[in-house]
Amino acid sequence: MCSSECGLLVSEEAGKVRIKGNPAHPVNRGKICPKIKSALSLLHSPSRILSPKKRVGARGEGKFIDISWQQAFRDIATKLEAVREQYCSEALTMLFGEKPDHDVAYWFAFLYGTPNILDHNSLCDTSKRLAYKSVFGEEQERPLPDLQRPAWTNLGYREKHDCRLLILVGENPAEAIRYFWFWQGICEAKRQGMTLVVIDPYQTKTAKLADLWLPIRPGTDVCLLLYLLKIVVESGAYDHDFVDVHVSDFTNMQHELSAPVLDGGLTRYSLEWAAHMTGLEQRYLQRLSALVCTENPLLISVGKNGVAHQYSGFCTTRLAAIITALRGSLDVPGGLLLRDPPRYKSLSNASDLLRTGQADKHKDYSGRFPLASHGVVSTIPSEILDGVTIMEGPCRGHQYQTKALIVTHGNPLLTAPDSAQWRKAMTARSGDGYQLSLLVVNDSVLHDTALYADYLLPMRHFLERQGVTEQESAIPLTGLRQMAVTPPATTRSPLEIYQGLAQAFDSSDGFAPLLALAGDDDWCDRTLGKAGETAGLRMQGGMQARPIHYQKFTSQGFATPTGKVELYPHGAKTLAEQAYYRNEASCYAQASSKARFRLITGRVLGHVHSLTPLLDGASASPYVWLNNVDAQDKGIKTGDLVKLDVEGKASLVARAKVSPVLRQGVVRALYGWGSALSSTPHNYNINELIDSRHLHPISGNAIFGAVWVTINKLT
Ligand SMILES: Nc1nc2c(c(=O)[nH]1)N[C@H]1C(S)=C(S)[C@@H](COP(=O)(O)OP(=O)(O)OC[C@H]3O[C@@H](n4cnc5c(=O)[nH]c(N)nc54)[C@H](O)[C@@H]3O)O[C@H]1N2
Ligand SMILES: Nc1nc2c(c(=O)[nH]1)N[C@H]1C(S)=C(S)[C@@H](COP(=O)(O)OP(=O)(O)OC[C@H]3O[C@@H](n4cnc5c(=O)[nH]c(N)nc54)[C@H](O)[C@@H]3O)O[C@H]1N2
Ligand SMILES: [Mo]
Repeated sequence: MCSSECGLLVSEEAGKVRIKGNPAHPVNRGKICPKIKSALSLLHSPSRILSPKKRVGARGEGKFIDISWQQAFRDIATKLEAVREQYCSEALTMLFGEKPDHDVAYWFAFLYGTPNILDHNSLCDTSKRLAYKSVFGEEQERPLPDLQRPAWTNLGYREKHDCRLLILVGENPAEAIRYFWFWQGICEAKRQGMTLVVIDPYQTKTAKLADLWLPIRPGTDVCLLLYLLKIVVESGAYDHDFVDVHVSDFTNMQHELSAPVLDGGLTRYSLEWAAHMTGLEQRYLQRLSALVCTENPLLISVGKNGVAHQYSGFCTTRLAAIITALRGSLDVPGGLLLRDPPRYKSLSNASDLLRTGQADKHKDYSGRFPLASHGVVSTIPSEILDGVTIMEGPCRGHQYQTKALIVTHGNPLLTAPDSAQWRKAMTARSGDGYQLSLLVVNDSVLHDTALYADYLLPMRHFLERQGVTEQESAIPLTGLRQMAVTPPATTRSPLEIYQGLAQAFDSSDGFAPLLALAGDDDWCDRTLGKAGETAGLRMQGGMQARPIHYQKFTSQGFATPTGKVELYPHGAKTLAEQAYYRNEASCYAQASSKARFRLITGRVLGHVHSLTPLLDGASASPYVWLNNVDAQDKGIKTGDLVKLDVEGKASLVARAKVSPVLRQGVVRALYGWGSALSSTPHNYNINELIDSRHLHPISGNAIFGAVWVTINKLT
């Protein structure tokens, strides 16, 4: 149910489901995390949607009646046919949240004729993925830390950890568990002598374990990394052989880093400059740079939200990748692992199914974000309200509006920026109907976005459905999620849903490839690329691990335009040009004069996006972290109710959690709370405060972390 995709052993007896960690699975080696509580509670939740429903009240009221699958398919198909006829097939947008098993829905969309298929990436870490691609080449959007042991590799069996220095930039794997093995690996490697540095405005559980914790000013990591890069390059502490053969433009970069440019009276990239920008003490920066220049292999790993949710995230990730590579820690044991291309072809890449010419016509569906991949979720509301103008290709200048939206496993009303704008887009009227003429939500539970749906289609729980995954595992691993729990008779698998919908069209000829799939095993076989593979995978316990291969680039080069590590991609002439740090320095100066605080998000163990508050709802009283000196100034104590305001936006009310280990001037909030369906007493939806116009100009990543708030105690 979460992208960690731990190996689980599931048993079902007399309706009671039990889950244990699978000791043979390399992702978690038998351990499980508290998120499993949400998994189990989702299974039997009173909020669970068990049959198709049709809206009877106004959008948002949450009044539905149960209908048959037949009627749901017929109604939705009729509306989709009307949208295609009256407007165009591109007027349908499909949005997918952070969960697997969407491939058949992609087929449906392509065959209907829309390229507008978005996943949650632009809410998560597109900036990070693009940054890696831009340094290492097309296939490398997900390099991973080589901290998974034991492992078979092309250099033999490895049990001990090789990494000597791990620097986590805005990443908290102890609580925000993304790949379970990462935190296990960190703890083991640390016991074996690895030095751990954590850069985070808050001393997280991860930071508590660190040898060095640097409470940086949010958004300024890029300045710290520019300083580190300068030291590595100027001191000659880089791998000369690697640079000679595998790095492009190195001399340019050397010149740029040592040019005596003044920035606010300080020499750019110098120690004084970095300390001034990041708000960190010089002696700690020196300690860090000494570590970076001596310890090897080293890994600079950037988090998703701490980094990608800042304007500087793209460049921060690039620099982290570049420093790691220059130090000779790329694709070596204990370094940053370039991953093999996935063994299977995700069906979601099957854009060749699009009708002829369509891909071309709408190739700029990412609009004004030149490198956006997987779409830009934050622009959906304006595409409903104001429309899309095609900016490239043969149909440049053509306009259309988004008229139908199908949301699967996502809850953008709480998870995307600017909730008010989402409400407006979903309820704007046009004549006697809604401007968005069809909204379908396909999910397991009734959530806030679902309240606005015209039709609700129940989604099976992850334990009740089958799917193939290429896991986020340093050890290349293909997994098969098997149906472990008997699904409620009234629910259908993703394949049955999209085939049923396709069949309900007046003419379903266009959907032939989708309708030809003979069942779950068949579409999993198609994904794996060979008949019978699914059965084979099942025989192997649902997983197939392959050895890690180090230093693939020595024979293959990099899939970049120059075949080398690229220091200046996409026509950028300077490092500074990509960095956005100037912006931040003046923001901090202004903010402190106006008593504003920088609002950031942090996750806690056991909580999963917008799902958990719904399931645990009743007793929850969410909080925000405040620094103790800041709190004292305002007479705020732990447990007091405080109100956070952003000019022109709604406010957020929460309990204060006063902390000496949060940087002054920063407020740290939880995210995913504030559901209208839970009985949380106050408005606590952080995304009411976030402006959807804060988007990364290149990637379209939502910038959740650049908001300034005022705080007041509520009496
Ligand atoms: N302010 C702020 N906003 C953020 C973030 C932040 O840090 N701060 N984080 C962003 C990030 S990183 C992401 S990835 C997006 C996520 O954004 P979404 O993908 O929209 O997040 P979810 O709340 O997980 O919505 C998925 C829905 O899937 C349903 N569901 C059905 N089956 C399953 C299942 O098997 N497992 C799970 N878990 N859910 C299921 C649940 O009902 C849940 O409501 O949000 C982003 N939004
Ligand atoms: N329990 C739980 N685990 C999860 C999830 C969940 O919802 N719940 N979601 C999963 C998903 S989809 C994702 S993407 C990952 C996210 O994984 P992470 O990105 O590791 O998680 P976060 O806690 O959102 O952010 C990490 C840290 O960044 C810090 N931070 C904020 N701004 C800055 C900054 O400008 N600079 C620096 N250096 N630090 C900053 C925050 O204080 C926080 O401690 O977690 C995954 N794991
Ligand atoms: Mo995410």
